[in-house]
Amino acid sequence: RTVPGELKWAASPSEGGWEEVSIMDEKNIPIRTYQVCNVLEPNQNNWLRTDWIPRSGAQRVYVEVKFTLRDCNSLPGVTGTCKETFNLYYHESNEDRESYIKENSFIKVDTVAADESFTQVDVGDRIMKLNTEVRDVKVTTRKGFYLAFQDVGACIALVSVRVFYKTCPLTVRNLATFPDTITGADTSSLVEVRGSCVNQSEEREEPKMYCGADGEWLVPIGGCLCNPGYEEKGGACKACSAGFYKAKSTDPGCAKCPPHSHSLRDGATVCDCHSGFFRADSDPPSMACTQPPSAPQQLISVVNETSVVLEWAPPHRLGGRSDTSYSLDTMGWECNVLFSPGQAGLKTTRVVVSELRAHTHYTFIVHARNGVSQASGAGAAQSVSVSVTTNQATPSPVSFIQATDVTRHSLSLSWQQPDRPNGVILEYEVKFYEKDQRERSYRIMRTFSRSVDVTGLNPLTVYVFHVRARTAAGYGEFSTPFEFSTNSGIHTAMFTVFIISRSYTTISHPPLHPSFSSLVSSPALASPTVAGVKIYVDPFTYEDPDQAIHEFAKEIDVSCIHIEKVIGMGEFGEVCSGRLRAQGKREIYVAIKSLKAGYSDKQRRDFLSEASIMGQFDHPNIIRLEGVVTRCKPLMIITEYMENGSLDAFLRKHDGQFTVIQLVGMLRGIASGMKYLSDMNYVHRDLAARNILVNSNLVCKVSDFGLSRVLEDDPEAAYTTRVRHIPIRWTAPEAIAYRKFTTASDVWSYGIVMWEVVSYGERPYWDMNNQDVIKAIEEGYRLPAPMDCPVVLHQLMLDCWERDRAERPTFSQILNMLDKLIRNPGTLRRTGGERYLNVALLDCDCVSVSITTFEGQHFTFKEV
Ligand code: ACK
Repeated sequence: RTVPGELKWAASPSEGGWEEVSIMDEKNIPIRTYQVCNVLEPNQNNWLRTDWIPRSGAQRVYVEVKFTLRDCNSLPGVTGTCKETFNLYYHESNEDRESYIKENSFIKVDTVAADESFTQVDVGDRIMKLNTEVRDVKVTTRKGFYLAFQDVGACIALVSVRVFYKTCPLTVRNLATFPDTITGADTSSLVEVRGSCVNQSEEREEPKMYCGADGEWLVPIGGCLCNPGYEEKGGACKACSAGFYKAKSTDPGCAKCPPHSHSLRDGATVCDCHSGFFRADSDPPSMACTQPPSAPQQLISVVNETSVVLEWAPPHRLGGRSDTSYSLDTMGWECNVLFSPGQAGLKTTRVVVSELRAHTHYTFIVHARNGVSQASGAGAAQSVSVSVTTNQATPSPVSFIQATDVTRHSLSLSWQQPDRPNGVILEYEVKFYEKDQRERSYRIMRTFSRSVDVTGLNPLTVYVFHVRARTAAGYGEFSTPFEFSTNSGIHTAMFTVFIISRSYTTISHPPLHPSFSSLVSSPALASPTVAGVKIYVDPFTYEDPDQAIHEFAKEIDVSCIHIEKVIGMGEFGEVCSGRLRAQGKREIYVAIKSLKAGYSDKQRRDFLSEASIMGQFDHPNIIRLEGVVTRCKPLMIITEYMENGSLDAFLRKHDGQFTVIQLVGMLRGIASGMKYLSDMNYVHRDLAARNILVNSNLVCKVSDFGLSRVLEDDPEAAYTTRVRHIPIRWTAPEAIAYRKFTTASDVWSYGIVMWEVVSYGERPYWDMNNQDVIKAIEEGYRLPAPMDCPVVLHQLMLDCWERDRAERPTFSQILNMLDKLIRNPGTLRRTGGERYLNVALLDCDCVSVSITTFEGQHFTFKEV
């Protein structure tokens, strides 16, 4: 219709077949047609081919042909040659200029017949009956195609040929846009199309639809949701207007701002709180803005001795919330005060504060908070306070009594202040009676100090003692009973020191009040080791040193430690003394070792390893670990406090002041501790008097547990050719020579400690140098008996210094031996006496001999 001139489609044959003719259409508009009408001649094969038609992405094209066809019957004189159909062909090609019709390459689409034929009518009427036929064909292989019409003897006019393809048109479904999409190649094919979310929307579930062969959209899946601040209107997302908000894309639409909030601009996702109102982090945007509470009201306090009951009413204004909670502060914080049910995060309005000091002024502050207190910046402002003074209370019972200086008719009692004195202690009262008499008759003594000498007792009699303290508030309760026995006779005074000391060291164990006589007959009573049950675990076998420390040591809250003074320097930093008041326990004196700042990982591990080792031991002659501080700096190791410090310095300070039996008592303690360690399979490696600590009762305890330190940090440790850092004078030859450290090498060191003790802290081998010491030992030289040393003791030392370690006694044997000596003090009386023979050969050049006495005096004999 639109071509003004000739179409000039290819025709074959070029003459006498299809002819291009201009005619008037039904609206009297001139159009181009192709006609053929060779009905009278047989064997017609007339081809007409369109120009090349580009495919333009289509996969299936539709061909609509409008034509007129004459009814053979209406044609006068026609024979059997007249046909009433024609054939439609197509041929796919990239070539847009094929010049002639290659009939063979065309594929037949269909034979087309007229639905309606027409009979020739008067030209004056101009009524034309048009046939319209549509056929579709798959074109997928080339850029374009040609169509061809084959006439085999009909009378046809082609009026119009329309070629088209179908698309599913651009559409928006579930807030996703789907583009204009060409249908698939087959009549049943569905093309899957992914939609894209419209502006201001986000995917809820991948939007998808299928484009059907007819250009219809089918099966919509998924879709999008309008972003926060936007809602759906007419398939698009529109901003919420001022005063409205939408917080989440899944919210159905914009909602009005909740109370005490507003939004000034379009597209709000949350409404801002009015001034003076707040929202907690956990409050949803749909919640009204709220305020912190006002202060608690009507705080009242009721004092009951050393407890206070605090009660209050909820705040007048809760700020529109229901999460009000309370917390308490005390002016003048104390470590052990108890708050019940708690101190913070309280929902109730009643708290009992107990364990306060008696007769002490306290101020308690009760704070009210809710979810927006933090946000409002008024975290602690809403509070009310009350001041109280606790009542006077009687003191708690005295928890421990010890006896010293026991004789036939007297003993000295001493005790510690009650855990909770609850005021100034004015007096102690001691009540005692013979155990057999029960309380039928008893005596009372009163004293201002924490000790008393009790005289006028019967010999070899067990007495029961109770002590109580008095303050202005009156007497406290009596202590539990403590039993002590008087002596039978000689030598027992010193013996008592040792025995009573031992019972003192059981202080941290379950109440044990053994009578004196039972201790005498059973000296091993205090040993906690059940044969072979408990074995020492090397903390260095733990990959994580912190795991070891927390397995074996208790973490102490640093607020419970009061450091008082520096008492020395340890290898890792200062050693201080101080007090520890652990929750629910009485205050005790402690030593505090700290790790100086700037330590390396290795130093931290080594420092804490001592606590991991010590924490595994529980014996009256092993220094007791109270705990560690690892959660804040500096790191600390807290042990029991040993009033007399290290044994070597202590003995030097008290040179000659102890009886032999007292010295043996000390040695027995050390042997007992070492037996315990050896039963646990622990080898000390650095047993020396400097590593033994002494408490106020002369109880000796083994200390200094560390591993690397043994070989590196002891000032006595010397560098040898084969082994670094060994305390030569204390170490067995096999340990020096080839590092064979065993319990038997600890026994050697124990022999040296015996010598140090009996000689009151003398330096073993005096000022001989290490090489000479090694040589002398090798040659069989052994330290001589110190002055006044009982022969049996020196013999025991010599046994400890047997070259063959299998020949040395065990700690168990040493302990038995010492116990035997204590039971038979007479055996200790015989000393060597030939003091001038106890000399060490210092130098000999065959002209003179230099010797030194055990007292450190030097002599040189010339021309010997
Ligand atoms: O001989 P001393 O007074 O006893 O000096 C050293 C110093 O700290 C460095 O080690 C003393 N010391 C160590 N542990 C304790 C403890 N548990 N009780 C008392 N003093 C201690 C040691």
